Amino acid sequence: NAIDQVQGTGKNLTGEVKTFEVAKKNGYYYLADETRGNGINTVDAKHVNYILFSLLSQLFGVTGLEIREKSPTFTDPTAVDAHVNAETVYDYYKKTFGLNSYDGKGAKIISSVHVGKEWNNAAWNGKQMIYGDGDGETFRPFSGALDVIAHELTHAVTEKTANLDYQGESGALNESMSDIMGAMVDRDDWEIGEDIYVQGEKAQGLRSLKDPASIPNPLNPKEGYPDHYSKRYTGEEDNGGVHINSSINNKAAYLISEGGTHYGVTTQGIGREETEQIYYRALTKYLTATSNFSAMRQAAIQAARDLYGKDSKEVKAVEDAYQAVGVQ
Ligand code: ASN
Ligand code: ZN
Repeated sequence: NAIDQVQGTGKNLTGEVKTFEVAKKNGYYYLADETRGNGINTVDAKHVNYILFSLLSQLFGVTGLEIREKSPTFTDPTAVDAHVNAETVYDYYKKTFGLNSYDGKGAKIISSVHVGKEWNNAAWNGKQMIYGDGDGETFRPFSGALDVIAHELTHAVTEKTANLDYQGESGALNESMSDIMGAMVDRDDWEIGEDIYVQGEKAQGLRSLKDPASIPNPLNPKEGYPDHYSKRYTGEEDNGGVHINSSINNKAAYLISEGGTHYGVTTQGIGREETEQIYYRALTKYLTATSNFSAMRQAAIQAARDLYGKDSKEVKAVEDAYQAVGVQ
């Protein structure tokens, strides 16, 4: 039975009609794109509890039920977004860095949607991506946000390269690389997760690279996320604040790209195209499992020297931005 690759269509979570690659097999159409690397597959976890599901996936490679239709029109908007957004992130890495999937060898990208019941999160579990539907009060389904998908897939890229330990400063850098690439793929703003946030009185995303302090810090609700090394979280929660202290490095990346004066230090921005190359090179060539913020600064400076020369404006931007966030 031959497998044909054809174009599918379907409405996504915001009701837009999207076009994407699907496979035709035995008279059915599947959310399987065989044109990118060794494939991009999107399947349905049928609301199995996320901890159990993730374990089944890690131990036995269980991914969920195949999503199939009698015609190439797909009817689950959550699955459509997961599939299309995974294709978009694949294309970003290929075009921007020449990387074929997260391992550079075309590794199959699997996304499971409808993980858990009203689960308010998404994750890379070391094998695949898993997406909750959100509770409908705070969040919509997580596959609806391109930056969230880029964030999760970047965890896979990090795991295959620097493999930054998921705790303390190295963990915050791991989180920050995911936020930076999330903001680069979903290029029109510097917020993360704003597209799945159910807009309440305070319309906002999960995190802001531009202004971390504008988002309430969940570990210290009276304050925003830290935007300077002196404000770093030093407690034990969240693996030592990996999702909190990431904002310090996020702010540096923002300043390198867009420029600005922060704590009295002025950075001349160099734009997104050069900034993403600097971070990708730092991640894949210089950072290691135990790199701290200071090593990140050094890695970014070295990457900028390699790419643009030691006396370049790019090196100066990196130095100034890290100075601005208090990292030596
Ligand atoms: N969405 C979260 C993240 O990617 C899941 C986690 O805590 N690992 O950071
Ligand atoms: Zn993350």
